[in-house]
Amino acid sequence: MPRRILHLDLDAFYAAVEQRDKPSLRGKAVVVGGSGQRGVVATASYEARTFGVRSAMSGAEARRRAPHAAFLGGRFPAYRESSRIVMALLREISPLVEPLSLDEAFVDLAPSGWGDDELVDRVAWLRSEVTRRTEGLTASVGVGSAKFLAKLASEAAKPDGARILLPDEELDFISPLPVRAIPGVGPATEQRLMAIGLYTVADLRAADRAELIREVGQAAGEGLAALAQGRDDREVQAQRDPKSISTEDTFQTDLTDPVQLELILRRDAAGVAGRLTRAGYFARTVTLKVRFADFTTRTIARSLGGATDSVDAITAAGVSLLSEVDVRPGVRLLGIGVSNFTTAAQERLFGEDDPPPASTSTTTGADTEVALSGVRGSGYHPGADVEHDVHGRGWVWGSGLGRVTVRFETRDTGPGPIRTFAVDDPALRPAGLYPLPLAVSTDDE
Ligand code: TTP
Ligand code: MG
Repeated sequence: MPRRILHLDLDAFYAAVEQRDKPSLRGKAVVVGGSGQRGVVATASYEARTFGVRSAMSGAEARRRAPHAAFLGGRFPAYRESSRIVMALLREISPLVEPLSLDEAFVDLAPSGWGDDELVDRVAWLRSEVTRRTEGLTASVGVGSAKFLAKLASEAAKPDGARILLPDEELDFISPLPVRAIPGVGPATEQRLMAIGLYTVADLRAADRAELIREVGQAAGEGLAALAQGRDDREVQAQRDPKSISTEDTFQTDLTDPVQLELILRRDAAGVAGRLTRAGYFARTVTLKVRFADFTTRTIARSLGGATDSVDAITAAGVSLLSEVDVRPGVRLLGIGVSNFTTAAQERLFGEDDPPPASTSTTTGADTEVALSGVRGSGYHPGADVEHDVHGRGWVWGSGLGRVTVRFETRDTGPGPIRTFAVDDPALRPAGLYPLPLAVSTDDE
């Protein structure tokens, strides 16, 4: 049985997020990045690409080609939020998900249960679900029997399309492609291959093996020949699972009150259990960590008598462990963790009929993200989210000479009005992320 590998890549990712959140920019040329003396373009909307704007082009060149485009700084928290939603969706399909970047991932469909005859419908559902959960982003999807075939298929489907390669059409699909479509063929190898008259994958497949090896070496030559036959055994490398989830508090003054310590422990246990649930794991072990005033540390563990993500079970085990500890010498650090995981997905592999529940949940963690990597510089760079006491939420359209011009709109409004303020207007301030209802929080922050 040939493998079924899916490759998904969001279309014009950063620019699409900006168009989603800024209704007046939908259908318009949008360039993200490229500001400043030496800035380069991160990406451009497909409308801007018709003017020749491309990723990694200098901002100055992009402005020459598309002077009327909206040039925006990035809003990384918004991109990450949508990325998480998409990756969580893919993990509902199969636990074997290998993210390549924020907007791109391979999925091994073996655990998905998707039959070959229903692939077209399932992929159509996946793409519409991406759009629904992200409130407007589109994805292109390719499916093939190897990673590089799936990736080439999704590239061929761009934008907003799907290409499912049947095993017997894969060779025909790759034959006309240039040799640089083969993974590992960079500019240098491409030059060498062209020097011996090999321009397309079909040329490469028909090439004399000895001549190929003479030109690029034994290992590379064998590898290229296999790839040109559509053979690529590289596996989807699912992200390594976390081994534990924990949290700990260090106190300003050493605590000796068992009631106070238990309250802190209960709060932390609830946080750990929530992260466990959102990550889709069940834990078998709870660990309590106590560091005393003299810096000695005690770590004690208890089995939960089965895998669970229940707040009550985890809290009860933690509280029981704490009751075994003499806290009178003074506690300077208290921590609780869970480990020894099983995943919902693994249980599903072992015969559960129903797919695991959607690992989506609303989150209130958006504000902390913004503090890390959100609005940079002045806080009023073009595209940045702002909020005004009277006019509500909007984004920075432009700023300079002590003024800032704002367009008041969100993804839930129509195109909105523009108004200009003094930079130090007390009614105007930078705003945090405007979260998506289906935002997913994970334990990597
Ligand atoms: P890509 O998937 O390469 O590009 P894209 O999603 O913008 O457009 P498409 O896939 O439809 O061709 O990259 C994903 C995001 O990564 C992109 O939106 C911005 C960022 N990026 C950069 O910051 N610099 C770069 O040079 C590239 C290629 C991407
Ligand atoms: Mg993309």
